[in-house]
Amino acid sequence: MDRAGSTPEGGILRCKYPLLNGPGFRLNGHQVAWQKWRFHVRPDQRVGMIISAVTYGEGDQARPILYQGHLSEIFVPYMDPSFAWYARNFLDAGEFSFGGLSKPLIPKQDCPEHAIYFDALVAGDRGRPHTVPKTICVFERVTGDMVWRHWDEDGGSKSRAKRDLVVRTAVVIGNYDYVFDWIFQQDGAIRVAVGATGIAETKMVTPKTASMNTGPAGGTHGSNGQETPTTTEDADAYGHFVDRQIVAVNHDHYFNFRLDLDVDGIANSLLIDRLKTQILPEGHPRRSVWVREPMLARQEADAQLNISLDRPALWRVISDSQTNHVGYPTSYQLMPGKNTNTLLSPDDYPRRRAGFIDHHLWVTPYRVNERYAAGDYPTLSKPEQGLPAWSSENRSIENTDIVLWHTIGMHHLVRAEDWPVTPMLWHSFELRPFDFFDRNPALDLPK
Ligand SMILES: [Cu+2]
Repeated sequence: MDRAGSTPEGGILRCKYPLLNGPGFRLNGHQVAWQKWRFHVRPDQRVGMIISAVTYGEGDQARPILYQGHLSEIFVPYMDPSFAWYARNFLDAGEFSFGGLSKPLIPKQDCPEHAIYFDALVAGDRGRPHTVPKTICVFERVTGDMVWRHWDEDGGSKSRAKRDLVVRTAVVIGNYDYVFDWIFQQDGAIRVAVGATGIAETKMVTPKTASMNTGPAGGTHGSNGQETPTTTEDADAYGHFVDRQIVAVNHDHYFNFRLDLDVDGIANSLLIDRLKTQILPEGHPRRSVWVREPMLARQEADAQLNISLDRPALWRVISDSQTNHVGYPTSYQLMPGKNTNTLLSPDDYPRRRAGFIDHHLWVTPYRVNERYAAGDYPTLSKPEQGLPAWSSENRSIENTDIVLWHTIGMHHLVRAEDWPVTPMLWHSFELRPFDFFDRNPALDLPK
């Protein structure tokens, strides 16, 4: 496989939209070939889009990386205790799948002019099949960045311009729009990004007065959930004025992704590289350095992990059969981006129904029926469905086909600039090669 995207199988583009030969990549049905990447993309009624069979070509070998990856669940709890609002806690993917999660992309606005689109066939509210056009777009983009560079005094300076291949779908759930990107990169990494936009949920309140400028510390609603008129004090305690009589209610967004990695095959394990301070002996000119302390996760409880700046760690899916040229296991790292912890108490019902938010990472052994982090049927569900139930058995996850479940979270204190429509706010994580290649895989990029 070469950088120009020619495929050994000689795939021919078949697509009902014009621009059959999207610049830089090839399609064969739902198979995408771009540079050294090969993968399959398809629409899905419940989770929007599924990426499968991701490989990266090295020599004449297509090395497996990801068997399947997709959104698994969305959780949006609101933070207003009033009677009309306390129950607004949505498990958006599982609860609102009728008609399909993804809605049509707008050509030249949502995706560039040269993008190629896929339609989705979904069941409508009455169970009849219908086509939602253009729910996925695929395009190559010139990023304006470099993959790598080195500047040399003697004139040996080099740099390589970066291109990405983007696979995008846009999900609409009532007031909110989410954009999901799978970004294939020339350095062997895959960035998965979610952008939040759309219209914040609001309520009408009595007008904000000049004396309210700093906002009070608390509200008047007790734990009995009794409805009382919304005062400006309450409004300011549980939301933020975006107009004189309009308050956008505080809330969170959580997105769980199911990532069934197959790093050089299905015999995989999770290795946690903890970085720890090492105190150096008396008399040494330095007092301390940090060192790597590896730990293999043998059972599910070992791999229920949270991001911590105080206790940094690398999370890697290692191959139990392949090593790189210096003898380390080949691996892919799950590298989180900006994220958050839940502030809900552990006994709060919405949190228990979305138990997957208790950890940023869960790892399970592959089971065909385990696909949705809050369970198959989250509407009016009982607590602890999905990941907490499956992982309560504390199964072995060593040297087997493992699945990573990663949650991105955000607290949303809505600001004036988020009204009347929120500018896109991106969060992301990266699946990044770590000892998977013997060298920087983007060394061979043309000038
Ligand atoms: Cu929001």
